[in-house]
Amino acid sequence: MALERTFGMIKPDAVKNGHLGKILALIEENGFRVVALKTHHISKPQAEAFYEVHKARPFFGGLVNFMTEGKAVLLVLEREDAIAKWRELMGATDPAKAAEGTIRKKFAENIERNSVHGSDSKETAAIEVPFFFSSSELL
Ligand code: FUP
Repeated sequence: MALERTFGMIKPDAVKNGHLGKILALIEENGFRVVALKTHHISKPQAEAFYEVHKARPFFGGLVNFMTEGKAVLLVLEREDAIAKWRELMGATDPAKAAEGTIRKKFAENIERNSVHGSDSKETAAIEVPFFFSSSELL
């Protein structure tokens, strides 16, 4: 299988709670190459655009507040089957339902403050990677 890239994020809860190093270690231990990495304080317009698909949902306002409350770490990750493998390592959206050993099971506070994000398809990755990274950052 060919190498694939996905967009990942370590969200403000995990950065603030000091889990960054442990999450990056899990990423490397699971065979991902970190193609690009930067800290970034997401703005309100960026958060609203990034989660536009959830605009009509009752949790949208809270989600935007959370995503803009502090620095996140933005990632481009590469390995075979990267999109599915990163979502597998993240675990279910709700940490109460996440499998043992997953990042959300270990570190997430609740369904909103759930520590990590990952693109859910090739189409989404193709939008999310350039949303935060320029092509010169991806060489
Ligand atoms: P995921 O792809 O696992 O991040 O999950 P979704 O795309 O379904 O949801 C995106 C984000 O919306 C979640 F990471 C957290 C937030 N969310 C809530 O806050 N409450 C919900 O009931 C569902 C999602």
